[in-house]
Amino acid sequence: SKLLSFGYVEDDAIGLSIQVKNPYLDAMEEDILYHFSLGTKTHNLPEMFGDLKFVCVGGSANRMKAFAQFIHQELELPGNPEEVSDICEATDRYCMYKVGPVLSMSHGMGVPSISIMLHELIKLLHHAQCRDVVLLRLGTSGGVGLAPGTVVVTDKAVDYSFLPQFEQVVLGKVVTRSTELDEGVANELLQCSAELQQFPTVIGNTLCTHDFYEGQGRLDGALCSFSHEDKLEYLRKAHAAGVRNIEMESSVFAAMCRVCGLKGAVVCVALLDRFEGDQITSSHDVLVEYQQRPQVLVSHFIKKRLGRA
Ligand code: R2B
Ligand code: URA
Repeated sequence: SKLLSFGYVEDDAIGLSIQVKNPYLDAMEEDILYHFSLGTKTHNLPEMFGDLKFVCVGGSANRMKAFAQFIHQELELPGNPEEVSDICEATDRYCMYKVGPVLSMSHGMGVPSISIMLHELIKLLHHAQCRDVVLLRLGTSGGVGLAPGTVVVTDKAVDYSFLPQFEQVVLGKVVTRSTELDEGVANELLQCSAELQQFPTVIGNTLCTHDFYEGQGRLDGALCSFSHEDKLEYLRKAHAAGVRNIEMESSVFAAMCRVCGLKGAVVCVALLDRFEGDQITSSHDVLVEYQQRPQVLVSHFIKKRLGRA
């Protein structure tokens, strides 16, 4: 096998494998994936998950169930799409559906929630000996200078100072990891959007924050310690640094994908333009249709890769 770039190890015969970066893991007699209610002794993970090629994650449990049903229809798989069952039903932390080579899973809101989920998900893919897996986050976001409904495919996830890095505190020290995503997959997704011609899609940087209100420069939280002009100035700086949307999970998602040799992509619809306001005022039906856009795009991507579109 050869080292391609940091974290990516390719074995010519068998493709990209998942690189857990923990020397203790393989010495463990049993690994309990506590938040999934799965384990290496209680479940045959290679049999359950070994054929996975696309892992799609998103914040909301209902939306990821809907995506599982949608991709079931799109791939024309046998059986009733309505009857997909939650593999993690023994826990209410996350939901998980498997539809052929596609896993659809929820991660909750914010970096700590998705970070826990990604540790267990990446170990699951490792224990199941999955290869050539693409990990996609399908989400919502606030647009920065974009029409509502525009889909943003993330180039780099950036932090509050617009740097492509994620800081994690480990044993009281800050560990900094790169948040660059896979360029090839991002371009493929952009191409898919051009083929679909159903909604505008752009590639841009995504600002990842630890809060929805003050942390995203909103004037409508329970606290607000800055002026309207301060907010606009920060958004203008963000835009000048290539930021096109703001959400709450992309940085740790990008960092963990990169370190573990997983090709990752972040596809989020912008629900509003943050230069225009802070409150999400669109009707329920409009918001539902916006949230289907990343699903339609990723479904086209999956079907193309499987030679079905
Ligand atoms: C986007 O939407 C959620 C906040 O409303 C959060 O999970 C995110 O990243
Ligand atoms: N999700 C976010 O994190 N921010 C928004 O403005 C909208 C959705």
